[in-house]
Amino acid sequence: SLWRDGVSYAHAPDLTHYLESTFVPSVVPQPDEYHAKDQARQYLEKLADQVSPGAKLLPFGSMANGFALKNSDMDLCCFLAKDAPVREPSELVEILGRLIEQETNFYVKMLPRARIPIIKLTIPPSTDVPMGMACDIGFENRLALENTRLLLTYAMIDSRLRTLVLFLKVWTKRRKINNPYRGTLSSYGYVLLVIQFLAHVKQPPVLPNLQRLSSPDGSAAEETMFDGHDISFFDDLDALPSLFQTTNTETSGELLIDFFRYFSKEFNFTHQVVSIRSDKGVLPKLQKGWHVDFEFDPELTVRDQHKLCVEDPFQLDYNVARTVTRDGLYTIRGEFMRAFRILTTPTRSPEGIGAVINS
Ligand code: 3AT
Ligand code: MG
Repeated sequence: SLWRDGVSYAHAPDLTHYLESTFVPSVVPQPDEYHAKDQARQYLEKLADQVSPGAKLLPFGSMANGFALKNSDMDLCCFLAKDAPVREPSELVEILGRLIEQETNFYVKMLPRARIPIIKLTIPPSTDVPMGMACDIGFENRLALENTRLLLTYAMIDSRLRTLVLFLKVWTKRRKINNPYRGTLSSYGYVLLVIQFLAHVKQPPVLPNLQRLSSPDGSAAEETMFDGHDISFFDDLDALPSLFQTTNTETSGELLIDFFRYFSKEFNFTHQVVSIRSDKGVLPKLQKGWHVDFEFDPELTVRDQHKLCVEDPFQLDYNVARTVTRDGLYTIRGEFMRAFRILTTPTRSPEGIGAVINS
């Protein structure tokens, strides 16, 4: 029906059609882009191997989890061979960074002293690389690899997740609320919001909670702990149907409207934490000790820390949304409300719903 709980879903069919037949195909990278990026990765891996024999460069983030947009940057993580001499990431940033500077036409920026030391690479647009290329290289970040695999597994279970995530990525970039350096939320954070919505808020759920399903044969995963974090999750997609099959038949358009409804009207930003691994999808801030909003950092400036709370699925003491400031959250919530209003105004023409994405 077109109305549910006083909300008009009249635009849902047009929106679904637009998302699936026009929007998604136009924003995802083509095979040649994946190919060019993998070529670059292989070349950089050869250089890493010169620095430390046997080193591997593995992709993570959007190029590896199914949520990439055209020209999105490439996140790579360098793993040294098991028998290689141990070296600090900060040292590796400088050694590998200089070698890349000498051997390639990447513009290189080294951040050896960042919380997570990385090398930032960029190639400006040219005839060879028409859109340019940006790439970050980090070191030994096993958790990033595992959370990428978790997101990829969710993406493979139901295609509606990818549709919603791709829309939100384009929309949050256009609306300028996808910038952790400027007080808003990273793409990773938005993806966690969508998974929480589909696995916990929607009834019946569209997705299972992969961190709470266990194998039918009771077999334990070969490794479940890393660095004090439980990184196990159900990843046997062949065995999934016997444990979980969704009965939710809502279209991607309906789900998108309802996502905006939930985060404009229902989610309690003051007291709740978004937690995809939890039983209910939300936890009280109090339970995590995240009810105190600010923290004194070494520079003696007061920063917002727990305005918006999104628990990392593996690093449970880590608030993925800690970059979101008071102003940033105000802006994000305003944008959720604006999108909800536009998508649920029944008198608007079908073309008018495109206004949600334009500035
Ligand atoms: P873009 O296409 O680059 O916008 P993305 O999917 O690559 O989106 P991010 O750049 O936000 O997402 O993050 C890249 C990966 O880095 C995703 C995740 O594996 C890891 N990551 C990012 N932010 C965090 C975080 N706060 N905590 C843990 N891992 C993170
Ligand atoms: Mg990325």
